[in-house]
Amino acid sequence: MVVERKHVRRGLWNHLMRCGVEMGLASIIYEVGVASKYINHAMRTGDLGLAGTSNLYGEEQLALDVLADEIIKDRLDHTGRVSKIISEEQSDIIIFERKGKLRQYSVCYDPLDGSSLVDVNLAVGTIVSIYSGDNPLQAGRKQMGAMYVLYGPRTTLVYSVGKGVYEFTLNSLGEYTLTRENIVLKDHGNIYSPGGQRQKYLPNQRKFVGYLEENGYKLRYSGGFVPDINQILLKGSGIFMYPALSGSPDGKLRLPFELNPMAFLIENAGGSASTGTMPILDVIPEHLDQRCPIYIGSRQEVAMAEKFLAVEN
Ligand code: AFP
Repeated sequence: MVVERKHVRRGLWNHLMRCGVEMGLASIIYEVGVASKYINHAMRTGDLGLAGTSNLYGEEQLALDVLADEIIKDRLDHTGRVSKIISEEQSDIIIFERKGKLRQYSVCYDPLDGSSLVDVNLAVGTIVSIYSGDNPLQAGRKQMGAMYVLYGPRTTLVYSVGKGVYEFTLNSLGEYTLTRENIVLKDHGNIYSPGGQRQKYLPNQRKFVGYLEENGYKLRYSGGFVPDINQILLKGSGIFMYPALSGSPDGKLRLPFELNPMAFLIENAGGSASTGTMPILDVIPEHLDQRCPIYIGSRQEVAMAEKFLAVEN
């Protein structure tokens, strides 16, 4: 009997194959992992100059988010299994030439969410949403899989294809090894992550946050969607919100490459994700830059938010 060495058994590709993930879907998840290693390296070693400046060799300096977008785009094309992509860095849908009869997927991604936090050394992330076929603008409920990479003190990759939520950690050999499996959220928590400026909160939102504070919930907010969601997922409870604000009735966060992937992951971990009136995953996207308010995390806190928001003023 061949005994697999532990690190092999716990490696990302080996895990995806053992879980029976379809080869094309597995290769997309794996290649985003490969891309993240280059992004991770650039972030921790490169000159974080702004796009359009030149580095000391006179080469065109790519801002980290532009570089991250290029790297991910190339790796997704390399799979031969992606027909269309939507990127936070691109203004239009990008179409790859079809390669043979292999099953195709469409991918929406934010290559470096929170990029304004990089130069103050706060954690940022890559967020990815995967659909079957050649339409990247589908309701989130149709996702085949979703994942994020968190570039923090450790670099971690979290994914789900609807059969549990798994975390992998990048080790010193450059391998992603399984560090948490079947991650689940408790129905009730004690941390809240309130996005947006307080003075722009609408009355019911203000009342909801007041309720949380009066009931001892602890405020945890970094300004990075990925680390803030990751904290709730791995602490096992809590609620993140980016509400409708006066002047911004749809809040700030984008449906295709921020809200849908995180809602897919949190629902697969037993939590819920709402616009405040309906599940995020049931929103029918109409355009690339569509935004929604979001309340996401433990079921009880999300349901409580919906109750507060339903009160007639
Ligand atoms: P940047 O990508 O511009 O840094 O914005 C990050 C983000 O899209 C998301 O990661 C945060 O949850 C949210 O914005 C923070 O927004 P506020 O700065 O308005 O709280």
